[in-house]
Amino acid sequence: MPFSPCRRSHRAVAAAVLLLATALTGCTTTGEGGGSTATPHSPAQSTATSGAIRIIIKDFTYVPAVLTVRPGVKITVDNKDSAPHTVTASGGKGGFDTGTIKGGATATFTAPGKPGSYPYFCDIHEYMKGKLTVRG
Ligand SMILES: [Cu+2]
Repeated sequence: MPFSPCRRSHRAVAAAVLLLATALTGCTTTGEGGGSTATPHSPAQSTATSGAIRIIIKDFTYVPAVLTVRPGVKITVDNKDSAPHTVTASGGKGGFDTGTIKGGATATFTAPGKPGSYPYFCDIHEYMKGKLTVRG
């Protein structure tokens, strides 16, 4: 029976009409909805201001020369010189050592966990000296 070819063409037409219809209506229903998805620009919070502990090295000097901190805190060392420096615990007491901090670079180290007085120096320029006081 010649049924199927007939059906097929019907279907094809139907499909074509459907396509056309969606194409036509598609024009009017596109867009919109994109507007509010943009990420809100929250003001940059500088958490750093709330207690960033920092030693600055400038002109071959540690600033501050004596820094008092709590046990085990993270300390950032900011080398403002063009020469490399280190923050190295004297005599291994305290066990901290930043290693070489290149000029303009920063490094971090962890303060000793035990309260006490920890002198440190620069491994490259041994006359550079500072002190870390850990207070529990
Ligand atoms: Cu140095």
